[in-house]
Amino acid sequence: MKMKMNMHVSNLLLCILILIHSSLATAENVTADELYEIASSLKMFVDELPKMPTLKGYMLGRDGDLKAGELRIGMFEKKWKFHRDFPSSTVFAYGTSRESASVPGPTIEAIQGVETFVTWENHLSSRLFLPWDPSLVSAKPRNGGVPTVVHLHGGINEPESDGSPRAWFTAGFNETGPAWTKSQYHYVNVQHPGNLWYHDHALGLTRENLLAGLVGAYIIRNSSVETSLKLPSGPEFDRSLLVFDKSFAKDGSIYMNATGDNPSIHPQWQPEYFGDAIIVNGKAWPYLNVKRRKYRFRIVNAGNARFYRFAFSNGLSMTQIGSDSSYLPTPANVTKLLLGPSEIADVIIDFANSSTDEAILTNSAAYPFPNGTVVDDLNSKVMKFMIEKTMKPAINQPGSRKFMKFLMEKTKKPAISQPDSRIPERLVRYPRPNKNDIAQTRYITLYEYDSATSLPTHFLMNGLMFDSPVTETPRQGKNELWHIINLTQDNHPLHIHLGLLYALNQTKLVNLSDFQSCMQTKNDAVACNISNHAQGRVIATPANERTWKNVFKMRPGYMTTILLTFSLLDSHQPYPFNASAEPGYLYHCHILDHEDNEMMRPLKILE
Ligand SMILES: [Cu+2]
Repeated sequence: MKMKMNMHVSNLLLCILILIHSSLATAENVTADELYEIASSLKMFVDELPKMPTLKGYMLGRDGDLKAGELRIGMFEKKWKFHRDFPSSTVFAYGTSRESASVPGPTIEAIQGVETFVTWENHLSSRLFLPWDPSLVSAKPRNGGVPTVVHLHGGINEPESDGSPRAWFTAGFNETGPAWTKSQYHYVNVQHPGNLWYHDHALGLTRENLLAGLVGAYIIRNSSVETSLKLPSGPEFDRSLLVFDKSFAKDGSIYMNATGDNPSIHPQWQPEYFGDAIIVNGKAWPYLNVKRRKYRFRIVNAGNARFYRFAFSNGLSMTQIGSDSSYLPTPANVTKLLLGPSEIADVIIDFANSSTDEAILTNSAAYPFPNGTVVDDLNSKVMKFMIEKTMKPAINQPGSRKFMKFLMEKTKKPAISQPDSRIPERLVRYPRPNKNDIAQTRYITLYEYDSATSLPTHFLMNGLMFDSPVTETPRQGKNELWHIINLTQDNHPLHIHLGLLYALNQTKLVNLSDFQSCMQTKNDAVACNISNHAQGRVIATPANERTWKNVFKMRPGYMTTILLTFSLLDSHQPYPFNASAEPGYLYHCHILDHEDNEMMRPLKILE
């Protein structure tokens, strides 16, 4: 009996060892070339763009009035098919059940002024299936499981419902992080209508949990503001596009590196994750059949580190109407649309203007942005639009007069079903940034630290770790002016929780190396005479980003000046919650590999 048990145990151990070895072998032995080859084996534009399920964040009362909604949304481990011809992948998916859970998760539809309560449930009983890095400050449950916590990106909500990285929880709330207070989140939806998205924010594991699939869209609507705009509407003509990139192993599993660039410091962490396959709404390089008319696309960059510079292969232009969670005051026409990680662009595309029957949405953003590798055959393409064919009059055909009339009428038809023939010249106007009403001015410097091999080890803001005592303490209802000085080589999309930012301009730093060496010893922009260095070319905020945003792209070698407001845009009411409560808020770089490695700081609101 004893021997048998021992044999049993040793067999089990052997199995475990083989399993560990094989999983490491898969992750370790794949080369970048092989990953590229696997992704390039996926035929492009064969999967139709999925429509994500929708959940209403409100309820209809008996008398027809709107009442608060209550949702239960779980996180499930399941299999997901990212491509028709490819084995399914293990993912983490949000949904109301394991069966309906999807990547991205369901789109939550909320209404301004109507609260939504969400109980986020972790059903991830097993371990995280992607490699992670124990050397980073991260959520480490003692009893195993996958730590998760949900942040509603762009949401103006109480700190207890903001998804603090330390408010993580494992399956069944068995174990919770030090900042965890409650299981049901309260989204007040008092903010102006616009686009938000929800995603995981667990401490030190955000890059893994998002890569695993924990992302979804959240829309706040207000018909009294939006109906008169007569924008394309309804599930066919108003679509969310969540774009992210992933690499895959041959067996279909999502690939993440198992070894870091500086393995003696960080065994697994690398400064940016870039995948070879571009995924939109859960399918690699999908296609969408469209009519010759206007569509509204709410494009979310839900990837880890990749910037996109979108354009159409046939030169078709886009009309941007919103940026992040806000409308623009007037539409902005763009042929190229740059979107950093976590940014949202709300665009109208009029396929009636297309000169061709097909248009590929392309990407030209180098990675890391802006000075990294140029795009290749795979990551330069995003998805394809198959446009309803134009009927060409059959001029030379005998007896064609009648046929031509028929054709003309047929061609006209889409125009008749097009109530949205004009985009309004004015969209939504919010208060302009008032530079004369500044309660506090701050300087935030972005630093990269490299190892002896010149590879990044970590990133800091003002030289401070996430754990260091809070230094940014804005007052509720006040404005602040922040000068963000980027001393790294790369662009960092800086995201702020709760507050809204209006980017004023970006000023190139002159005599940069002098400033850098001063900052290396003093770490104080004023003491290092920033005003003498912020003397270069001034770049105005592009027209398609001139509104109140929650993330802005920080150019390397520039000082970016933003005006922050800690109040509601469209009313003069104070926040309907205690914004100064624990665990407070955050601001951080939204390159997930950076925020997981210290490019994140607490933000404490004072009353
Ligand atoms: Cu960054």
